Amino acid sequence: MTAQELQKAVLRHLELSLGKDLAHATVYDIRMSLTLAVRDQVIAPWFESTRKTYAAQSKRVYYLSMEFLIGRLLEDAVNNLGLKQTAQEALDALGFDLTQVIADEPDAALGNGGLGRLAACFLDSMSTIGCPGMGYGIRYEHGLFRQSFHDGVQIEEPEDWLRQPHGWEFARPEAVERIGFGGTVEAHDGRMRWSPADAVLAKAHDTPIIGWQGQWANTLRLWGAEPIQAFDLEAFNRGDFVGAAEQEAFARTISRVLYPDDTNGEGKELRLKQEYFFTAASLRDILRRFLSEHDDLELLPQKVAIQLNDTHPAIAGPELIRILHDEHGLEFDHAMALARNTLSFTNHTLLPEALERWPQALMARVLPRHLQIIARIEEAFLAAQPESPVRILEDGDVRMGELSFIMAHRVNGVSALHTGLVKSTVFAQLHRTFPDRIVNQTNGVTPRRWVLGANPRLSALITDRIGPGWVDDLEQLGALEPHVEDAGFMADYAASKAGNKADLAAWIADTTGIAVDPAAMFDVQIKRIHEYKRQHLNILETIALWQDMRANPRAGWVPRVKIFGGKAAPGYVRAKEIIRLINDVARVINADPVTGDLLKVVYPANYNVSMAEKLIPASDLSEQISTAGKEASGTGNMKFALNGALTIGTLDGANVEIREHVGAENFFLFGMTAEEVVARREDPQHQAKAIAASPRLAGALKGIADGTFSDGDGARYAALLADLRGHDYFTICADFDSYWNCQRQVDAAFADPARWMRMAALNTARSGWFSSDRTIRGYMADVWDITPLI
Ligand code: CR6
Repeated sequence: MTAQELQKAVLRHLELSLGKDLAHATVYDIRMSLTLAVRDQVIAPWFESTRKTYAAQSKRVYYLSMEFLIGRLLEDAVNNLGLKQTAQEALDALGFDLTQVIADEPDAALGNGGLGRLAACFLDSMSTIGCPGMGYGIRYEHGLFRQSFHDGVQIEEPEDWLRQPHGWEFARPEAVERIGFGGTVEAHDGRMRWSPADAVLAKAHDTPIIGWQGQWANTLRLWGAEPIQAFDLEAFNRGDFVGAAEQEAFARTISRVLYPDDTNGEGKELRLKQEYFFTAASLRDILRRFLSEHDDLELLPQKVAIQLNDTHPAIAGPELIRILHDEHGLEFDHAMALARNTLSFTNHTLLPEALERWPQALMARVLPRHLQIIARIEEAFLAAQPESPVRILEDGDVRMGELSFIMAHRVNGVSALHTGLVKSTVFAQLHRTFPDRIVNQTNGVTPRRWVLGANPRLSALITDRIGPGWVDDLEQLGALEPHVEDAGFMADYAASKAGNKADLAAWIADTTGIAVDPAAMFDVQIKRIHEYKRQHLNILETIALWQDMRANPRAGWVPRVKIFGGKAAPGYVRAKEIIRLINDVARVINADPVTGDLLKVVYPANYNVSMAEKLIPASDLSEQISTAGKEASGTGNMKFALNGALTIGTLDGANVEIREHVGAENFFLFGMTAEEVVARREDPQHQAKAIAASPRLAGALKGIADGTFSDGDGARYAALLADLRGHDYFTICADFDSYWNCQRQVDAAFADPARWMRMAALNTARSGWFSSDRTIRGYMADVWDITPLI
């Protein structure tokens, strides 16, 4: 497609789809017209992929996920179709700037963090590899809340990405499924029949996901909930307008909001209904498609692979059994075996509070038949393993982790360390019973978005030296390694980083009003705010550094900009205190003339995927400082390494593998190992001893306690301090000195720009393994048993 052709297509959509004359077109109008024009280009490969899948009678994979954190789609699509340059020229001729038009698209924030973003990277990789499949999720009307700060305190407001039409999707009013809740179960002719009391419609909305170079496209199908009947006319005519809309309100509530919490089980009826809603709709859709091609249910595991992204869709096990047994009349054990051979399950966390449990009483009320089926699954399990202490039903709860494990033929962890811990801790008993079931699939990230899209400067440099093959074969980055000895390459590499940093400095000035020195080290921690991720360890080190700098400002400090980004779950009080503390500390430090440009703290509000795309390419240092054993994998860590930021990190999650790949000498390691953390906690005095041994840590804590950062209000952080001093579960204190010392090694390395850049370039050259293409190939081989169709 030429620029002229694309320009014509944009103008045609501007007139015919948007009803606008170019003379009055806004950025929004142009963005929508370009989106529709680009979407037109996706249709042919999309249909072709579907045709090929049917023709090959191929097995398909269905990725069931409560979250798809896709962010913006326009740039991905133009990049994957090779239309970036063309689109730029087409818009130039119309007097619009592509970058500005791309930035006009609202982020689809249908996820909290890593789990949802992983699902989005997987979609891109499946389409790039030609793995036939679909993503299934919920079309939340409101994605993750919008964050702002008021006097440093996080304020949440509803996000409203759907206020504008979503240009990428196709509504499928004919693809509706009726999803029931509650009601009764009765036996009829030897079969159990569930008669739900309430029901809603699940309506499909399809977004095509185009892979690299437009060779394959899969579908993301998101379900929106709608009432069976628009409203109650009889009640309306009586003048009961609110009552008339009751059904509609109930239905719409189901797909209204994303639960803004990733690491806490939410014990809410609505959440359970959401889970069942999208799982049941997806299963019906899957079976309908399967039965249109095959008439023998026996073939199900050979033709269908269903991946459960965490326990959120765990009800798929009992639901599939219900369909096969109650509706199709298969024997219970037979139905259970078919379901198990079709399902597999990814565990994303070991945090006990995040392992979902539903009160049996709630389940009995909302999904009465499923509770019966779960009891039979447990019965069958115990009949085969009478010795096993494992229970799905325990303490009045249904334990969704155990249910998922027992109903899956493969269970995977998301990094080597995490998978090992899955085997030795949460699922140790089940692992003993089923020693072949657990496999590892270390997470990955898509290079199309996280290098090619986010970092055009670095991408151009890489392509210039090693050709374009790396974009869908990321291990080709290894070919950069010899170039690290080439002064010309290193100068270009440094220039690309400097350019990104200058852009970011301008953006920071624009959005926060803070002037930062682009030559300073950009030290970045962006992720959900959580105690285990230890943003407070970072801010304590910041305080200690500031105190040292003030005491001795001419000691040759390496200038730093500490950048934070991230949201706290609205109900997570401690995380919100940490946010306030960071903002308080930033206010005081940024105003200090003594430290000036030596130290700045920046915390732009409303961190999201698009902000990450700006920050990561401009970062020097990547903070991956979780308490060892707590971060299942991390995926931001991989994006940073690829973009040439050095990691300061613990031996946690995928950090371990990143360090192995980039080399220990190109990674700043600190802190206790997972085993050491467990052992240290045995000593009830561990935090007191650490504070007593570290005047710096004591000084930083004192700085908070005496109100230096809170206008003299010493009580503001009393609870946080009491926890650190009394029950420091996340071992902030015990790891502080190690972290501090490691940061000084970071300073020393940064003070030698040639050394630093070499380390950074080696991180880029050696991180190719962390492509989500590699991860998806692993799932295809070890979990799904599917071969690519291109
Ligand atoms: N919060 C893990 O904590 C991992 C992602 C994706 C997480 C994180 O380490 O990289 O999943 N877990 O596997 C959950 O969401 C439960 C996350 O994003």
